[in-house]
Amino acid sequence: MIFELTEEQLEFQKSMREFALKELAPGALQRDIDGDFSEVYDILMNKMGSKGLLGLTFPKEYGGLGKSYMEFALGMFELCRIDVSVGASWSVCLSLGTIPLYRFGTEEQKQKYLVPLARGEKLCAFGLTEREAGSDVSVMKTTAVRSGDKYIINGHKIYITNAGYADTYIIFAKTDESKGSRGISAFILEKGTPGFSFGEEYNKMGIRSSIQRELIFEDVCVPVENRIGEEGEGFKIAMTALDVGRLGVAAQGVGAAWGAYDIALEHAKNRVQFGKPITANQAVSFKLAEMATSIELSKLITLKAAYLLSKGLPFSKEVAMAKLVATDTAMKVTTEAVQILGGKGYLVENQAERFMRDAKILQIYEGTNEIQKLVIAGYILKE
Ligand code: COS
Repeated sequence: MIFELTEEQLEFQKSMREFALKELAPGALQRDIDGDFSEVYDILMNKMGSKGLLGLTFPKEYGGLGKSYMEFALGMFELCRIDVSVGASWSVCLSLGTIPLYRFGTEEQKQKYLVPLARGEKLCAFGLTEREAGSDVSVMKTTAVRSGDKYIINGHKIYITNAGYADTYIIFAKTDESKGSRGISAFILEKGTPGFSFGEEYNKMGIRSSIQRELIFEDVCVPVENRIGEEGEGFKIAMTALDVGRLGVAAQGVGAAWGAYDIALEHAKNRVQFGKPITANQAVSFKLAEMATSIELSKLITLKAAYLLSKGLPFSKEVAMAKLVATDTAMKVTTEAVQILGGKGYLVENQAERFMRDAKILQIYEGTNEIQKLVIAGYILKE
């Protein structure tokens, strides 16, 4: 086992750190207070898109930069160390909203939809979850009924990141209601298609400057050539995309924990009580030591999953483990960071509490951590 990043990977990580400090840090506090996605959208499309970052992991022939998932994870650490909301949207661009096209799309679908997304000309979203179908995708109610060379889609999706701003939506609907998860199919839906609209923006606890809205389908007509894969392959397509998405969430966890730790460490070194810096107390220094150790463990397991994915090796078990460990760590470390800051930690202006609020969703979205345990148990009991 070699625990070394290449020069190129280290250079990339450094450039993402500098980018995050320059472009994300100045407005992160206000964006969170305002709960406004528009500035994040500008960062994504203009500042990141122009650097090719929205196509980081895709081959050059599809408009990408041809980097590995190691760079994806390292870049996500650095962005989320400053602002998890930006990372949440970026993750969709490189996983949920594009992997179905890249892995299962036809050449025509890739040219028409993946290339502009990877080039940063368009934004994508992924619609799977419904009011009654969260962890249990198989009971979704949205239907796609074939009518000649079209499908008519009716139903809804909830909690959809990038909704409203995104141009291209990967959505899932039942083409055979009698077959449970094997009756689900995947479709590409363009913004502006008649009958396709959006619900109100949610008011959330965390990742407040990312956007999530409902998708509403009322007799939406989609051409057959916009189906991804065969009828009934939708569940597999969604799970494949979610595996990559969970790498993004694990890396968001590392970033959130690291960002809060940075703030707590800086505070603890400078805060004097009883005539000495509070780091002179083992109650504080041991807390910091445990935080640093947990972050290191989370980085390692996340990079292991990224490595396996980059090599094309099985990684579903490892990425579930990484998502579980890194996001539980994020919750714990961000809470401890607020504790180290004491009263200051409770104030919005000091930003530790922002990481704590952001960390909570990481334990929930793209498969709750209870679902990750189900996935891990499924593998280890088969071994
Ligand atoms: N990658 C590719 N295919 C997968 C897969 C994966 N990670 N996991 C399962 N599949 C395939 C299986 O191979 C199987 O295929 P066949 O029909 O060809 O045999 C099929 O999907 C059904 O697999 P399985 O029976 O294991 O699925 P379950 O119904 O037991 O569901 C869980 C497994 C619970 C793990 C799954 O439903 C899940 O991850 N739920 C959470 C969904 C989620 O994350 N929701 C939040 C979305 S936020 S965007």
